[in-house]
Amino acid sequence: MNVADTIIAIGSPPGRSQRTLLRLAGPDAFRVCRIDRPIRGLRSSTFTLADHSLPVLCFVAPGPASYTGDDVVELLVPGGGPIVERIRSELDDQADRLGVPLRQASPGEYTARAYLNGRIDLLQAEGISETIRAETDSQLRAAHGLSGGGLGDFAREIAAEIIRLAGLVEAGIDFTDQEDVVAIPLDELIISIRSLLDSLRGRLDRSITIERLDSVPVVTLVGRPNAGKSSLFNALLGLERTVVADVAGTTRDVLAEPLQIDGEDGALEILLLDGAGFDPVNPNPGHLELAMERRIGEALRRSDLLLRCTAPNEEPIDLGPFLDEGSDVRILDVLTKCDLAVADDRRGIRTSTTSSPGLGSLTGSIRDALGGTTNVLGDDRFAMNQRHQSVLRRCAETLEELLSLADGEDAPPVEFLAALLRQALDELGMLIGRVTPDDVLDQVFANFCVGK
Ligand SMILES: Nc1nc2c(ncn2[C@@H]2O[C@H](COP(=O)(O)OP(=O)(O)OP(=O)(O)O)[C@@H](O)[C@H]2O)c(=O)[nH]1
Ligand SMILES: [Mg+2]
Repeated sequence: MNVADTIIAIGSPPGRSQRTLLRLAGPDAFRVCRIDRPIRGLRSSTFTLADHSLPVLCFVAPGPASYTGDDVVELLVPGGGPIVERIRSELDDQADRLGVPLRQASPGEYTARAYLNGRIDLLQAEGISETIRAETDSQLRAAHGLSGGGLGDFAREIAAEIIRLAGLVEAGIDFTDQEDVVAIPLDELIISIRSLLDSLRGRLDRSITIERLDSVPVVTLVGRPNAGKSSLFNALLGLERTVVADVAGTTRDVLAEPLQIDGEDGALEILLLDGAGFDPVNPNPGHLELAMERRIGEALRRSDLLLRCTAPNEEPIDLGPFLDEGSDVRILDVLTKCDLAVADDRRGIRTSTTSSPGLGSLTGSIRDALGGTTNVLGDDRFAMNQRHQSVLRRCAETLEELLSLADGEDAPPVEFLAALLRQALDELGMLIGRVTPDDVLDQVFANFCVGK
């Protein structure tokens, strides 16, 4: 990626629209757009295309105080499709006439430039990409946690403390001949490292990966007609979402509703599906039955968990013929209408929608079967991606290694401790940018009047 180039790209989704955004960034952006007085702001102007004058809204942002850090022009032009293509080719021609290169921006290049030009850090760049991708409230809040600096601030605080400790430890190596430079006492270092580890572990324990927020498991109620699937569907949702009747074959289509199951470590959102019952004894399924079977079959194949509902005095349905070969879908056996079953020693989760035992153990079992973890960003949780998690984990492991060295029977060589602190800093550098040896040295000079 050459940051000295001027780049151009359409910033709106493809297709017909009333207006389209064209964005240019780089040293020749103003010349290509014929902007003589590049003063930051929005202005209306006209764009001449052959015999036509098109009204254009133009946002001018001279570098370095622009999104990318270099000169930026954003043109809001009328229409989409062919008109925009003609405006684009006119801008290409203008660049040719000036003899300056103007090339198509590659994906994410504006934000990459913002990062390379020091306008944003890596976490903010990731936050911007997550914001664009977000579809749910949890995902949007997670993205904000990255771009708004939540994780960055935390990592910088940890890094600042490690820099302080590294400064003190290295002072012990480099300046022990100086009267006023005292290496940090080992027990003080141990206390500080323990408190850093508590912060890191606490953050990791309360973290949820953005990848996890993306995945909403699909849970489907299956069983014979009249088994009580729709009654369970309604009861789990806490609303009369679908028709329930004592007529086999009441449900024909597949219904889907989101359901949140609360748990001690946060809520789990699932997509609950209810469909037609399977009737394995019907020897001549008609057109409608086959269509219903096809729909529920598709639902089964996209499910992560099946709730196999069996009414009293019935055998559990054999799901084998309806599943793909090698399918790893999990199956929970649910015994329905337990209020009607007098003596029932069958294995499964006992439920009733009309009386106890109720549904408490069913929701708990669904959660356990799906791994028991949350996929909803609660207020007490922090969102990060797997890369961020492994950076914080590696940093914590390095500090643990340091702690076991410092806490050991023999006094550890100070150089080892210093090296591990630097390693922990390097690891955090993967989140907040590199921490240079100068940062550590600055700390030494800030705390001690070395070289008085
Ligand atoms: N006593 C009792 N009756 C129930 C219970 N759950 C469902 N029923 C009754 O069983 C009948 C069938 O219930 P549905 O929920 O419609 O059954 P379904 O499995 O969805 O049936 P299809 O859509 O036809 O496949 C209805 O008359 C319900 O009132 C229960 O826990 N106890
Ligand atoms: Mg039903």
